[in-house]
Amino acid sequence: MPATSSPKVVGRGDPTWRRKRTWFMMDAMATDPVDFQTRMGTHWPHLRDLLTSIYVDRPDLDVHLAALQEICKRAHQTRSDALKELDQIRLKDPHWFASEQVVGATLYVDLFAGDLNGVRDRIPYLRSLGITFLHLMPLFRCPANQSDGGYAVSSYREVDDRLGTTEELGQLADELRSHGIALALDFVFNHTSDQHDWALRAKAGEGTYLRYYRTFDSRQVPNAYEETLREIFPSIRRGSFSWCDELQRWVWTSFNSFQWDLNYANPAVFVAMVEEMLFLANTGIDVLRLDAVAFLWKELGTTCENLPQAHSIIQAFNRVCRMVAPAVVFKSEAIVHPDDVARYISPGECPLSYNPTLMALLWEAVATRNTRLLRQSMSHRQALPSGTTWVNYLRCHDDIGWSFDDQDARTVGIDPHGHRRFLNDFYTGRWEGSFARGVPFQFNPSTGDLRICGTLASLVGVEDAISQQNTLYEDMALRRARMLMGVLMSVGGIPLLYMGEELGILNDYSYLSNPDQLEDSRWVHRVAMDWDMIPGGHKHGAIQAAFTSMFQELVEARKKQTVLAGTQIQVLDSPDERLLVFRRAQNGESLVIIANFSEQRIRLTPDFFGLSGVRGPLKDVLNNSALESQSYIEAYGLHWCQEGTDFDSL
Ligand code: OTU
Repeated sequence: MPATSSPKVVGRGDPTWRRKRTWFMMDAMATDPVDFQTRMGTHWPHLRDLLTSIYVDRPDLDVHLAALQEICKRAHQTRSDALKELDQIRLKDPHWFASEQVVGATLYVDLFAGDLNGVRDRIPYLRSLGITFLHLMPLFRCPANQSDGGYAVSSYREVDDRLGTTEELGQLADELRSHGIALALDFVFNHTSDQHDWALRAKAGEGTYLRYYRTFDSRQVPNAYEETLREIFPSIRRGSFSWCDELQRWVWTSFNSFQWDLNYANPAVFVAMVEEMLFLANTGIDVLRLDAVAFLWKELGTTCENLPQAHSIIQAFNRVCRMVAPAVVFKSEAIVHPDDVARYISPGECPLSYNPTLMALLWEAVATRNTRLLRQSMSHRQALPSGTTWVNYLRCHDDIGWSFDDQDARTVGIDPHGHRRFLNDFYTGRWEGSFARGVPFQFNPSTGDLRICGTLASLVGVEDAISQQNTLYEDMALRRARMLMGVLMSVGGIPLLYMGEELGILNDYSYLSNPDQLEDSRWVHRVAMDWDMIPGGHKHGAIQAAFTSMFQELVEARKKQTVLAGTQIQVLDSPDERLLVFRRAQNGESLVIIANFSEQRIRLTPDFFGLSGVRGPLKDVLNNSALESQSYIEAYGLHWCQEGTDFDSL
């Protein structure tokens, strides 16, 4: 990794930005810019080949290709000079996201600050937390009470008027960038709302738009598909199809009944969605979060998830961005089996990906106080090819699903089925002695599957400790949170804070009295920001202070360790399965991370050094202390250590 400095100004409005060197623009001036025509020359043939392979049975493909080319040219013409300049900068520093300087956050515009201008006003707060990457939850027009939190999009071009205007979005993007914060927005491209213009026109009988969706006049075909489909929201509605009265037809709806799956078997849909994507790209965003990537393509007799054509379609969208808006990179949202998650990750498809396996297994390991499954999984799944990186998170706006690999579990002697049942019992508080206050999500009576909701603080035990007025439990909960965050910051990839975590926000049960939210327990962890809780506010008590300072401390520590860039990792053996031990090493430097997943203090034995291969004595850079044989790792202790340190230098 190139050397880094703290993020500074890289903004359209800033006349000096060409001269500034930041993690956004390392070696920016080293090579010649690549112009649009050259990029078209490079990428168009690949794009055409991809589309030809997807649409083999479409003799009319050329018509669609011609339309596509026009759209790309037009979008390039309307792309602002400032963004074109950013394109050049990113072309020369395409792996900016792998830097240890990148720390992310996700927030709902309305819950966080009312509207887009409110978010702009809160940039100083984001900066105080060290945030350099911001994912705003979907903010485009959607039906007021059937929105799926914004994932039922009625227009990809109009910002929801409760949140602001498209112009204000552009201004916010500029302003964020001028503060060194990259902006990520969703591209919800698997489905639209049933109130999207296309859906309305389909309902009004326009054949062109009817073919944008997958609809059926009887249950016969849907029934045949359902033989092999997974149900995504079974507690809201069984199956994957919804009856539409206006159409008098069944519509494919993988998620809620008001979210209509787009029909990518129709090349016109791909072309239309390219136009929407480029509109988004031209508002000035840096990262597109591709929602629900797994579901794009359907084939009878398959699960209709993760099919090869889904990958080709994403690669085709990616080629379009490389031509028209090369500053934009994709982040994959695939909450599926870890092998399938990995298949979306590559520079030509999605260079960034959520890491749902790590997320689930961190929760697994704190529940069991045992890291063997986490270690087993990390040992062959955590390192990624160069040019790609993880987005690591503990909590997000969605649920926790136990999507680890069954074979990984069996390898370490765990029965995967029984283990998932245990984890669900543990996190819903049915397990006696559990510290977690989770809420069940989407119980499927046919399979017994269940997922978990709840905020970080409620799941690590803060809510339970407060209700029991038990200060020892509270201390343990805070230590647990710090340890988990410390692993997240150091494991390799972008750590993503879910706003509110930095204040230890607890579950909010008020969704139970809102009829639009009642059936979707994810609302328990979609909590409005209380600005009296931030440092200086009158509700900034001991718990908030502990969370804020642990977060700030760890971010600051991360940004000092260039060795934490990238995802290279060695997962080390430990004689004690309560400890997670791994080494991050590059360019002759290394850092060993030791995390205790239990509330017991653990003595480091000579065996520990022998088995792990860690070279003592160790210097912990988090609290500037020494660790050697016979030292203790405290309850939920977290250490980032330099190896073979000369004690005299401590
Ligand atoms: C995503 O999640 C979004 O993150 C959700 O908030 C949306 O509701 C959903 O898409 C529809 O737009 O089911 O529980 O395996 O990969 O796509 C979360 C499914 C989800 C996941 C994921 C989905």
